Amino acid sequence: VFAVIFAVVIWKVLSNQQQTFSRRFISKCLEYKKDNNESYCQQIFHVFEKAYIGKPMCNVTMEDYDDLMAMVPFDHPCHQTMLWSKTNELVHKYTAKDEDKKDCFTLEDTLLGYILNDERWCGKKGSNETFDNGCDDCANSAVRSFWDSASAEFAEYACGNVTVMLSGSEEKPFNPFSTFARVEIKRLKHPFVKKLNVILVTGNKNVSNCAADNLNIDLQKALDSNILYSCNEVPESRIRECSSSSSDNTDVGCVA
Ligand code: N1C
Repeated sequence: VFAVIFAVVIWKVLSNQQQTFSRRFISKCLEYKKDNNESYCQQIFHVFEKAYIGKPMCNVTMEDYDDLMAMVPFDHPCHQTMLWSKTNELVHKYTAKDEDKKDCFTLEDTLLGYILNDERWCGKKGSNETFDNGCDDCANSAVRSFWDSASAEFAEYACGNVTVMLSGSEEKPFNPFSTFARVEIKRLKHPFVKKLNVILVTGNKNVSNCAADNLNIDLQKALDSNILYSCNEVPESRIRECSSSSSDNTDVGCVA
C-alpha cells in the first residue's frame, strides 16, 4: 500500500511540475502580446521542448535551439539594441518604459527572452518531461545553451549604433567569460553595426573607468575594427532617474 501511495505522490509531483513550467511558458507568451493566441504559444513550446527533451542534462547545444530561433524571429527596431553584462537589474529598470517611450530593447524585451527570463529548465535521458528543479548548471545545460543561442541571434540582428551597459564595480567590466564577450561582441558586424557605445555604470564602488585596459585593449581587440567605439561613465543614480516612466530623457539611451 505504501509503495502505491508513494508512486502516486511522485507521479502527481512530476506531472504537476511539468504543467507548471509549460503553463507558465504559455501564459507569459500570451501576456507578451495581445495577438499571440494559445495555439501559436503551444506551437512555440513544442519546438522549444524539442531542444532538450530526453537528452542528458549537460548535453544540449546552441544548435539544438536553431528551429526555435527560426520560428520566432525578432521584430524590434534593430538600431535600438541594448546589450548588457553584470547590470541585469539596472538595465531592465531602464528599458522597462511604456511601449511608446521605449528607446531601446534588450533580449528580455523580445518574446523568448521575456518568457524565459529567470526560468530554469532541463530534460533527462529517457524521459519526455520538462523539469524545473534539480537541473545541473553545466556548460552545455539547456539554460546556458538557450541564452548563448538567443544572444547570438540577438547580436546578429543588431544594426546602427549599439549600446552595452557594463558595470564599473567590476575589475573587468568586459569579462572574457561573459555572454557579452564570448557570444555577442564578435557577432556585431560592420557595415550593419556602425558604432558600439559602452555605458559604464559608476556608483559607490568604482574599480574601473573608461580608461581601463580591459576596455581600451581587450574589448576593442574583440570588436570588428571597422566599428566605431565610445565609452561614457554614467552614475547609477542618473540611470535610475532616466528610468522613471514620467521621464522622457533619453541621453543614456540607445542613441547616445
Ligand atoms: O553573461 P552576460 O551577463 O554578459 O550576459 C548578458 C548578455 C546580454 O547582452 C543579453 O543580450 O547576454 C544576453 N543574456 C540575456 O539576455 C540573459 N537573460 C538572462 C545572457 N544571459 C541572460 N540571462 C541569465 O543571466 C543567464 O542565466 C546568464 O548565465 C546570466 C548572465 O548574466 P551576466 O553574467 O550578468
